[in-house]
Amino acid sequence: DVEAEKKSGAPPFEVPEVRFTKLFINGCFVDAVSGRTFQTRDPRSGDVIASVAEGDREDVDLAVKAARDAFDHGEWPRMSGSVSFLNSIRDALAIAARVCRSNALQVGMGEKKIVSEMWQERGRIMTRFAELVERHADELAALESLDGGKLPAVTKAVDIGNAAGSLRYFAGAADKIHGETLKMRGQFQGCTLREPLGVAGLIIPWNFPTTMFTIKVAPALAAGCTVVVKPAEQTPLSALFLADLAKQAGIPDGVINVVPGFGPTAGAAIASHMDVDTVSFTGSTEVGRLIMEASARSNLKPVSLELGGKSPLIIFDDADLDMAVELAISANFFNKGEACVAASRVYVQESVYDRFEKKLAERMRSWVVGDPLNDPRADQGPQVDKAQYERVLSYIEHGKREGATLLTGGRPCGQKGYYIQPAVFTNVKEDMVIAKEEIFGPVMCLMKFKTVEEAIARANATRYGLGAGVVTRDMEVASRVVRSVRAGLVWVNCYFALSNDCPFGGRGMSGFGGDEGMQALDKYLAVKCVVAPLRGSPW
Ligand code: TXE
Repeated sequence: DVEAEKKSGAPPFEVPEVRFTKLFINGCFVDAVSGRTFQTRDPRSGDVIASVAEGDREDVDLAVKAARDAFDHGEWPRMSGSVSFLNSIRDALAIAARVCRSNALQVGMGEKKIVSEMWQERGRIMTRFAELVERHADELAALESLDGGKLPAVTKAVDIGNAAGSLRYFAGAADKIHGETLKMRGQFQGCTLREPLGVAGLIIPWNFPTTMFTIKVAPALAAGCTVVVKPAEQTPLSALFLADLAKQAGIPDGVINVVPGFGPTAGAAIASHMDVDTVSFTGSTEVGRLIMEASARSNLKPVSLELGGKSPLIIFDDADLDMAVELAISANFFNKGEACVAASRVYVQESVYDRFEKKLAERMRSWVVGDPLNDPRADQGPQVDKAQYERVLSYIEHGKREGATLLTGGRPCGQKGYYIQPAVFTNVKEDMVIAKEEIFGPVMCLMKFKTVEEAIARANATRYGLGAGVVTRDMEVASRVVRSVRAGLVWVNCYFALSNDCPFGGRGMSGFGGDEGMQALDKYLAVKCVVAPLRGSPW
């Protein structure tokens, strides 16, 4: 559908007005304490879009204080999944009185129902947030396009759809956070409570800004945590827009705080903050290491890291080659290759390699690199910023120097902005830098293999372990690959197929403790074991 819309000459998305450029702390948009700002640029031209307040350590302190107060004294953590907070009759009556004011009693419920209404309250507010995200999908998609060079139609369908989906998914989970009862020996009974961890620091990258915001914020909110989000300095606009929607949805002040700024200042201040109880980070492996170090040096907060990858796609000789070509292209060039699970190592079985290569080269002739906001035919927009653009081009030069052959693309294009013709390298050796390091741009490495064993061994010859794909009609072969490949996500005869219940995370240097799926809730919950005597137990 997205393809059809994109190619049908659908009207261009309007360039959105930038309405929010300040830090969002305790429910208000405010300037940075230092008064400093930084510029965010349009990757189609390099022109400045807006000046954004530049958060630093002092701003992070204020944001964490707001989040701490909202957690310690506010209503959010007490709304659902937090029975331990309902520790007195007075609390219960206060909550009941509030429910009465919010009309819950109009349908004439008993006290039990009143409390269960409270349990669902977080979910209801999060659902309203999801509805607002959907209602503003066009504006959000255009904003992402302006700030990050993404295709707006695709962003609307994929990123914004996923963002709203994530809020709904975890809204539904908010009243299903249960502990366990324990079968203890002796005259005791035990149970576990799963309580919100506290203040969550969420440090997000620039490649899927809206999705990254919501897939971290949604489980944290459902668990009852309060959050401080630091968007990437390249793409701060959508996070501020989302903060405003969250406020409109009724999320209380202080529960979501957004501090745009740079990594070594604002990001590092979150990672090392003594009052931040957990950090969830998506970004580079190098910064992932710094986040762990900062935790070790500060309060030993648990961290979860979703880092880079160098994922393999293995194409066997019985595959439908046309489908395999399409998969290889989207697995590499979707979102201009700025995707952590991009399958940047494509292994094709020797007997079909030449045919595959020919079909791929033919198909790439119709690939359009163009202005995402004004050219509805565009398959690919500009790289996110000048630094990424130069980084990708330098990898391409490196590949050429190492002796790999460019089958297609690999050159800058367009009069201005950060556009790159997608590169397909052949004659790639495993020990070349382009085959080992994450490039995070439109660069595909094509390699040959002979046997299943060889394909599996080469697929696993990396320190990363994020995604993997296998294309074959033989389900026995597919199962062998699925079972043997070291990765957090494996796709069979598809790639990038995802939904909000799919756990998304890696192994090895791709990190641990991914996002999405019910397991993501655990990152924001602490288990408390409670033991009490049980009179008359026969055990
Ligand atoms: O990432 P960074 P960059 C990979 C990809 C890309 C490379 C560099 O290979 O080419 O990383 O991109 C914040 N303490 N990925 O430099 O620096 C930063 O402000 C705390 C993979 O943009 O890791 C931003 O908000 N935070 C990836 C976030 O970390 C710090 C997505 C990511 O930025 C910090 C992005 C510090 N010391 C890049 N330094 C994926 N897994 O999807 C930076 N940050």
